[in-house]
Amino acid sequence: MEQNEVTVQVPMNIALVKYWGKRDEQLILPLNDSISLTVDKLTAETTVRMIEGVGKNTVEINGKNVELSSNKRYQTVFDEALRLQRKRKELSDSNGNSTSISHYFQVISTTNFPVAAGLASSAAGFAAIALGIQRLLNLDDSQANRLARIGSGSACRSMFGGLVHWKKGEKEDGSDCVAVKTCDSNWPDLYCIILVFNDGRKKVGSSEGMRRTRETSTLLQHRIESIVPQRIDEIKKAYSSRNFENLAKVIMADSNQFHAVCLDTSPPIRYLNDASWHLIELVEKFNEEQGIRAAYTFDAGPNACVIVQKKDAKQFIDAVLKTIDIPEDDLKLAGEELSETFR
Ligand code: 2P0
Repeated sequence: MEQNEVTVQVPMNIALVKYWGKRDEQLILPLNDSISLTVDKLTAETTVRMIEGVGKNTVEINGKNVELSSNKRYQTVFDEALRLQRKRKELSDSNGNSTSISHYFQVISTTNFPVAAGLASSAAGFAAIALGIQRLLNLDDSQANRLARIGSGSACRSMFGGLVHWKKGEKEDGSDCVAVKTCDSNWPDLYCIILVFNDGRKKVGSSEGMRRTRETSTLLQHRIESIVPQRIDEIKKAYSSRNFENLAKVIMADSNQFHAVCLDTSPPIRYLNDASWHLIELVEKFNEEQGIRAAYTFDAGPNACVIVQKKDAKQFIDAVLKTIDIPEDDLKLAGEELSETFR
């Protein structure tokens, strides 16, 4: 009898070199490689049940039912899981006969950070579903990676700790499009400070934004061909040699270029707000004083993720509280005060 329920806890990740644009929308194959840091304190705790019989798939996130008819990705993931299960059953059935039994899924997920506010919540959510299904069906890592990816591209980067490189691959079937952990030893002193300026839903969803950029931006191709490959190498080098200054420079440059590409889209997409810009200016000023000790990065929303080394974290938070015109209570520092990178 197969185990039919599993609970997993999966962290979110923050891209240091951003993924933006797909070469295949169905399989979610990206136009460029990306690289991310896994943030272990921001998690989606998820229970996945696979139930025998005929029934309706359900997904509940933070106590609310997700309308699956308008969120087709869940159905895609469940269909793919059942296809993999059938394949496995056929292989293990020596007669080659497979009796087809219906199944459906129930998913209950709780995140400890805002959903869809540009904080890669879908990454942790779909990675958790993929990991849960992997455990239930004994899938191999590449199957689980693909399941996560077809749920949400960036989710395949949340299946590992530390620094993770998602390779775009070349093949049409996506078989060489995988995320891999890229540095053996992690950098435990790297901290990620999350500043939530707005936890509402983003105005232009990532999928729509990427499509629009791919169709209209003239900068995107230049970024993909001439900028990203070099930046991926620079991040790996800086991370493995613990060179914070070089790491920070690339992180900030890539965040800025990602938002520049969004502005180079028609109609233009603006994810940053005034608070985001205040934070950018604050980090620049902080870095002018004693060398580069903080790096900001923003995803598809106004909330900031600032990467610092542990030794500088307190001073940076003090600088934020002194300078930014928001009450301390509104500045929600995720997890405990700080969020340590994963493993
Ligand atoms: C990233 N983002 O690399 C980039 C940076 C947002 C900005 O991946 O359509 O939710 O599900 O593949 O993964 C957000 O996009 O998009 C994202 P889909 P996803 O983290």
